[in-house]
Amino acid sequence: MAEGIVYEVLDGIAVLRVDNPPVNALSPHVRIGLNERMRQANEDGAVQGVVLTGTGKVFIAGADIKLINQPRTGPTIGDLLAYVEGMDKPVVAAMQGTALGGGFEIAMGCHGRVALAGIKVGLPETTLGLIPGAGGTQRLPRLVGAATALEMIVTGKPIPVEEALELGAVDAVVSGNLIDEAVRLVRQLAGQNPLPRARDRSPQGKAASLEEARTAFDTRAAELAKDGREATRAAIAAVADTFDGDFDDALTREFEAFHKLRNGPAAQALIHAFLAERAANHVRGVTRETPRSKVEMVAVIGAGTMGGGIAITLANAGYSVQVVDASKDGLKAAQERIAATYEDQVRRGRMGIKTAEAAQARFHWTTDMAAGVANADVVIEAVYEDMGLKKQVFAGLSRLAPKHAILASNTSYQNIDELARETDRPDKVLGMHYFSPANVMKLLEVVRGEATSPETLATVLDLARKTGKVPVVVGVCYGFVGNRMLWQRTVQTQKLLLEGCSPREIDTVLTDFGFRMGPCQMQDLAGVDVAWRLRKARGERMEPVDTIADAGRWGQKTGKGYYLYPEGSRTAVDDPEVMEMVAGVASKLGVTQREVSREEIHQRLLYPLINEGFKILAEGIVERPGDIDVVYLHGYGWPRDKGGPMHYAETQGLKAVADALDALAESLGDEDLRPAPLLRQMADKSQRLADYEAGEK
Ligand code: 3H9
Repeated sequence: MAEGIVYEVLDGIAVLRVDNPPVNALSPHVRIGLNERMRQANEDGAVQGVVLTGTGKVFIAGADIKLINQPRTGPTIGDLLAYVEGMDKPVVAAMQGTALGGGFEIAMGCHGRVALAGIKVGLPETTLGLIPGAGGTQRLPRLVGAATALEMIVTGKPIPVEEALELGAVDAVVSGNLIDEAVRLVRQLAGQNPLPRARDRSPQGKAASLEEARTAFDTRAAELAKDGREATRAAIAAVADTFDGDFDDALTREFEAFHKLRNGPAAQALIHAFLAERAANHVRGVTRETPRSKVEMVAVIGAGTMGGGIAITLANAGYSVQVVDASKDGLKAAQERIAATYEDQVRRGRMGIKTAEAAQARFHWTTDMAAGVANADVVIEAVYEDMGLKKQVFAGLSRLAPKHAILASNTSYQNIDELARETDRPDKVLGMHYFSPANVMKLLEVVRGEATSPETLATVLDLARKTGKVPVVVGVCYGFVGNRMLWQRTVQTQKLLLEGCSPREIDTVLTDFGFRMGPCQMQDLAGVDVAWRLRKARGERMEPVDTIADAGRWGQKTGKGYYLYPEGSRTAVDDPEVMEMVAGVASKLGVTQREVSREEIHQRLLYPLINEGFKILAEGIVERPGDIDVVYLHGYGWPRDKGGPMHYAETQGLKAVADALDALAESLGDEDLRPAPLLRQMADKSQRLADYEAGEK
């Protein structure tokens, strides 16, 4: 038996079942098996037709993404589909689960398609910076019309199969026995000559004429092209081929375009991001078998902006939420803020009114900590960032919360182990570091303390996923992963300003790179005064930002910060006054202002941050480099098509990054900029991050 395919003949019908856990990806042995078994069925005189199906919850998830960079071996899906289209015996795809990418392409190359109700189908290749490479750009337009197909390919969003049925991409959706339905269709088609093939149809879809379909396609293409992605351009060109190109030539062009994209930087970064996100789900010591404790009620301590945002994500996911705040006024303000957030969601059409009401009904409010945590399964502390206060709260929770309750801190910086030591249950203590606004941002740094148990981690990871977060497990260190690395960028931003760069010059380097905002715009949005207040309380100062804050320039909320925001607008306007103010500080501090090249700005904003990532990796704060990338992709707006800071370092060459850091350390006389030992060592040995897995701490 060819590996990866289960083959049996039932009453004259060959059933080919793809069996390649976990998602039936089209690994080489599966492609070989499919090609061989299809020929076997075709050549067997006792077989009248073929049903092609899968095992488990996924029909076929497409190309094997883990092997996508390896040189191709074995026959292609194109070879398989060319063979199927040449057969006289009908082949029907029976999609028992999600059919994506190459999987859906196989289904479209069959003579008929039936699917189990509730599954999804789609071509998500562009989300990986690719286009479908096994005929998807040619067959989907011929089934659903060119404009609709282009939309599906460019968004990459899978659609419910019921919608696919309406569009004409599948022939039947069944809730009963799928294989029986597929066999029925095979028998029905068996007498037909010619057999139905997508390739024989036109991309007209539901349009009145081919010309009308072309116009609709051109209009949609012009709109979609605005996203500027290379994959979108390639998808438009490929689908346009359905109007004028020869089918087989178009398939060749599609395959070439697929490979060209695959070798490009955007696809490499997007594929890395996909795999890094999956890898981050694997946490040392936690398995599927690790016991989880039941979570129904979560208490959030502290009704500030963070606490409120956290409470919203929990209530939206169906948890009962008890909000606790020492101050009645604080609680009232949070109630109003949260009600306004739901109203806004409903007004914008992002949430149905019934859903919003149901979520709001899950909130409970109290100023009485004992009552608030009495029934909690998890408590999330989100009080002011002050270790003394947090320790007090944890000592209190230790006495008041039920013995089984997990105690989490939303601290951005503090030591989780110290907090754990205030309690009677260090194994049930960990960090849940949300990002602001907590009801929007996907990232959750889950901080594992020295005593945190696998059960605690597993329970919180499940909770995080249920609330739609992307959890990344990190170890204890000041600022954890994201903020610890970002600090390096903050330091360089301040130095660059003193050396004479304008906020605009600094921000533009990062927005050109793909960030939505640069560091100055970001601080203006978040409030320049936030860190200034913290520093003041500690008797510290940072220049030039504190001089800017001293002048009441606190960002958008005061109409001016690093930039001007005339009449409450959110558009940043350059302000020469800031430059003068900064020049004054520079002169006081004896910093000589000069022209700084874009390249230097780029390197100073990104390389020290990356360098910190290598230190974090060496200390075992993360399990693998990709975890750092996931933190940056979901918490710090790192452009996905640049893969994350560690992936970006790899694309630049670790040696180039290490050498640039050495050069900066020399020219700026700043030893802090020297490459981390791990970075220098990997650079010198020409090692690749892709091969690096951190050892046990
Ligand atoms: C393509 O098809 C190109 C073609 O046009 C033409 C070629 C010529 N390959 O996501 P999960 C692994 S491009 C290999 O947590 P879920 C994943 O890494 C492809 N592995 O599960 C993880 O591994 P591990 C177009 C894959 O239930 C495990 O499966 N297709 C693949 O939440 C579980 O993954 C896509 O873009 C793969 N294709 O969701 C579909 N997919 O256990 C990508 C997953 O080691 N896949 N893995 O951590 C998905 O969207 C989701 O995985 C899916 C299941 C919805 C299928």
